[in-house]
Amino acid sequence: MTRVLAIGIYADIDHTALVEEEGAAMLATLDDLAGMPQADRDRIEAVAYRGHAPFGPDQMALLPRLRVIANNGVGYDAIDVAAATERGIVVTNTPGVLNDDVADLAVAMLVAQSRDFERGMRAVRDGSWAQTGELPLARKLSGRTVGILGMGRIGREIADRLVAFKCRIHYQSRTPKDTPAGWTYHADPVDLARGVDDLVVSVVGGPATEGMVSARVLDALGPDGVLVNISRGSVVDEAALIEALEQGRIRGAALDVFRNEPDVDPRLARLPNLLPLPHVGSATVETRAAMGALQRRNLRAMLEGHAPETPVNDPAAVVRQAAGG
Ligand code: 8YV
Repeated sequence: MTRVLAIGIYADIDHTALVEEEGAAMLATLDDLAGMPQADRDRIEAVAYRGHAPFGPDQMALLPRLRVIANNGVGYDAIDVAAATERGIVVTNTPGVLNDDVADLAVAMLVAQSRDFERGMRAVRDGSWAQTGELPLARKLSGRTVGILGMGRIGREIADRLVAFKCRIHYQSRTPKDTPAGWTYHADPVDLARGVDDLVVSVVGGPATEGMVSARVLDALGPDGVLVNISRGSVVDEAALIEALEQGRIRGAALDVFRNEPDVDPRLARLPNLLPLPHVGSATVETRAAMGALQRRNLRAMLEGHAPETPVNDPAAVVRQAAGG
């Protein structure tokens, strides 16, 4: 039995590489872990993880020799990093390689929602254009003031793209960032929403940002505003968003992420002023190949006793923790 376990559903290119290059055993879901023979689980030192099911102390306890969880994705909110650190387990993720894809999608969703692509596509496809004639006018995006909630690597790529659309940039983050002259910083999400026309959510998912886009943020954005979310469904108070969309308290939303994916709340999914996508932010051949390669490099580095490229927790501190330091 191998010392590498890959958990999750992988594209063929990654599945093949994990099995043939890393010698990994494959497990479809984290739930299947308990069903593995204990002798096999006792040999696992490295997990290549792809998924959003919680990877916490109970799962880690099933793998007593685990030293690294190499996540396939930049978002690691499914992994209890504190618990991993406590157990001497290094966690890695795949930042950077997906910035362009996710930023491209965020801007594309804002354009598509602002210009009502879905209504136009439906009118051509169902033939109603011939009957109804010209569609209702949509709204211009260029020149609007757009707020970026979370000015990390992806948020910065989104903002840089929107500058090319002649948009004025406002942003919120825990502290001001080194940004071009003229970008406006807000410490508070409500203050940001109040100061912009449209709002793009690009904060990291997890307990610290749970429900950050609240009813107050939505009301501050207002009836002419569009909300875009490409981060995590947990960041948005989804019940408040449904109500705001139903009552027209915001103009529309474009979501690539949802609570309880892939089972989207039907009240939300059917709203005419929602543009929904099925968590495809990084879903291109090029980017998923780059994510998988980075995940495997991180995993291999740890197994060979080297520092991983993109650790989430500090490997040196984790090793000291493991040594009882
Ligand atoms: C992936 C993502 O869909 O990177 C992330 O955090 O959410 C997406 O890129 C997911 O991680 C599975 O690879």
